[in-house]
Amino acid sequence: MIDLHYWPTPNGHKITMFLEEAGLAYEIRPVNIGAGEQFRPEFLAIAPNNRMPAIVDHKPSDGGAPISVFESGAILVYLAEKTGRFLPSDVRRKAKVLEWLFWQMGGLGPMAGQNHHFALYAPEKIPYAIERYVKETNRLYGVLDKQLASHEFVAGAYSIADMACYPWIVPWKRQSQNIDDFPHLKRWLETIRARPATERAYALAKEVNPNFGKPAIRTEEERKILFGQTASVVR
Ligand SMILES: N[C@@H](CCC(=O)N[C@@H](CS)C(=O)NCC(=O)O)C(=O)O
Repeated sequence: MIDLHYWPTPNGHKITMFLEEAGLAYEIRPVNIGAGEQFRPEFLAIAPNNRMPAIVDHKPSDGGAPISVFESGAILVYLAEKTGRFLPSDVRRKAKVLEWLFWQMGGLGPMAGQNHHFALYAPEKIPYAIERYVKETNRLYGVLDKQLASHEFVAGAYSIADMACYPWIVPWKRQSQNIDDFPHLKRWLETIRARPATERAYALAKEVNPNFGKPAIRTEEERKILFGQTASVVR
């Protein structure tokens, strides 16, 4: 019913976590970003930002033509509204979930992403850049830890806000963080890791990319494809 254009990265895991939780029928359409498959015209037609994940829902709730959605946060909201799950309808609780979802989309994801880039992938190790993003990641971990001190999950019951944040905390070691400094975050991480749907979502990663778990950039060719993109890639 749903095509998931996916590669096993933190933003990809968010969506498999949702689909596995909700038990929705879906088919994975791999987008090998190291091989440049994100630039294929048929993918750009549904994901104009040349980034995965993206979905195509062949049975939308209005009964009309298929709907495609790109951007992981928009996909999570779409799927939550389609299924009536993991996003409360009550105005107050919904506002809290959306706050933390957007916090992840605008803060934790991009900052931890830059952390990975400068510490692990940049050919030149620039101490200022590494320190800036390691510190900012640390600050964001502190914000989340404080929230989790008084909440079982990020915004009340288990929600799309948790699914958005979790894959970005899993690689805490690669982000030069110490999870033991954040006891509430650690408790939350372990709780979500033990959910059967999370286990199924992460098990898929290895099936789709046998190199999952190894360094994401292994060749000069992959580096060229992923870094240094300009407007020409979408023209
Ligand atoms: N804001 C986007 C970010 C997605 C994103 O950055 N995806 C990466 C993998 S995690 C990607 O597709 N990269 C391909 C490329 O850089 O060309 C979202 O949350 O969906």
